[in-house]
Amino acid sequence: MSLTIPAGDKISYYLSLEEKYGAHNYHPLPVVLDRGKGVFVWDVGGNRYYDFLSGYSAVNQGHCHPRLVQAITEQAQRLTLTSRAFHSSLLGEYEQFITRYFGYDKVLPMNTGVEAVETALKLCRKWAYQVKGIPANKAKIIVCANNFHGRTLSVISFSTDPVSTSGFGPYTPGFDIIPYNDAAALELALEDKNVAGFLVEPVQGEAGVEVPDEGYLLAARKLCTQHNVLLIADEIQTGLCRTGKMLCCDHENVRPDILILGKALSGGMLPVSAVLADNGIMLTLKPGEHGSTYGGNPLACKIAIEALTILKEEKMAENAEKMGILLRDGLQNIRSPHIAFIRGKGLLNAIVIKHADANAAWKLCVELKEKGLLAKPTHGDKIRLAPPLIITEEQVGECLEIIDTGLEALH
Ligand code: IF1
Repeated sequence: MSLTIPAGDKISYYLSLEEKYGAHNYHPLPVVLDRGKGVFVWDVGGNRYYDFLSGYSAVNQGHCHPRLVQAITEQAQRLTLTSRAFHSSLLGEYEQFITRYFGYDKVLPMNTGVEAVETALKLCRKWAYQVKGIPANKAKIIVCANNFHGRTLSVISFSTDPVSTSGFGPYTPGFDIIPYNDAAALELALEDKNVAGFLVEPVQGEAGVEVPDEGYLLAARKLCTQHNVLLIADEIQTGLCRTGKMLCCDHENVRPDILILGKALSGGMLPVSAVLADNGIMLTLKPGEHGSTYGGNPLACKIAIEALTILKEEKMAENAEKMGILLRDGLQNIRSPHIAFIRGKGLLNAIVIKHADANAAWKLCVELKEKGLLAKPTHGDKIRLAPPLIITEEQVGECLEIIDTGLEALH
C-alpha cells in the first residue's frame, strides 16, 4: 500500500498509528526511525542520529552490518526454518563453532534472551535433582536485587522492580533474593543445601549500569564452586564485547557453569540466544524435555556465526575498551552540576542525573535528540550511553560535545 503522508506531520502520523493499534507497553522518545547504518540511525524526516542505545546492546556490530546483511540475504533464499524435528546442514556446524568459540561442551540454541534465561533456570533445576541430589521441587536459585533477566512470569517472579512485577501474581517460587555486589550475602545464602544455582548479571544494565566491585565475580565463582552451586552468568547485555572483553566475566577470568547469550549474538538481525554448558549439566536434559519452534533455525545459525566472527575480526572488544575510557573521561571533563555519577565498563555506560526536576533525565534525552543523539533514561534519573562498538574516537568526541551542550540546556 503506497502511503502518501503529508511531510509536515509524518511523526504524528506514525505515532497515532502506534497509539491506536499498538499495546501501550512502552513510552518511547518522540522519534520515528526509518533507517540505520553503523552508529547512525535516520528518522522519517531524514534526520541523522547517533544511536547511544544500540537496540539495548543488540547492535554491537553496528546497524545493518554489510556482512550480516549479506549472510541473512543469502540464507533467507536457501532455508530459514526446519524445526528441530529434522536436522539441518547449519545447526551442527553452528553448535561446533559457538562451543569452540566460548569453550563449552554444548549449546542449547534459543531465540529471545528471556527464553535463554528460562532455559538456564530449567537446566539448573534438572541438574539439581539429577546430579546434586536436591529433593524434588526443593531446588532454590539465588538472584540479586535490582536484577533484570526478562519479562516472562517466572523471571519477573524474582524481580525487585514493582513496575515489572506488580499485578502479575501469583509468582513462581524457588528463588531467593540477595543484595548485588555482596559476596558475604551470597556466602550466607549458599549455606542452604537446597541451593542449585546463582543467577547474576556481571554488570546490572537495567538497574542503571551497576558495576560491581573488582573481585566480586571471582568471589562468587569460588563460593559457588565450594558449595557445588552452578554459577549462571546472564551475559545477554554485558557479553559479546560490550564491556571491553568478549565476556564481562573475562575481566576476572571467571568461567560460569552456565553462560547465557542473546542480543548481539545476531547483530540485531533477528532474535538469537544461546545457553552454553558442559556435558555434566547439559546432558541432564533429555529429548522432548525442552525446545522451541525457531530455536537453532538455519537463518539464526548462519547469522550468529557471522556476528561472532565479526566481533573478533573487527576487534570490537578492544575498541569498546578504548572508546569507553574516552567517553567516561570526556564525561568527567564536562563537569556538569547535573551529573551525579558516571559509571560503566567498556561501552556499557550511564550517567546519573541530579536535578530538582524529576523529569530532567527525560528532558535531557529530548534535548540530545534535537542535537542528533538518541539515548533513553532508565529508572528515572539514569541515562544509558551504549553506542555500537564500532564508534570512532572522532565520533565519541562529537557525541561528548552534544552531551555537553545538552546538559547546558538543562536549567
Ligand atoms: C525490555 C532492560 C536492557 C537483559 C538481560 C535478559 C534480557 C535482557 C541482562 C531479556 C533484556 C532488554 C529488554 C527490554 C529493555 C532491555 C533492557 F532495560 F529491560 F533491562 F537492555 F537493559 N537479560 N533487556 O538486559 O532479553 O527477552 O528482551 O531478548 O523488556 O524493555 P529479551
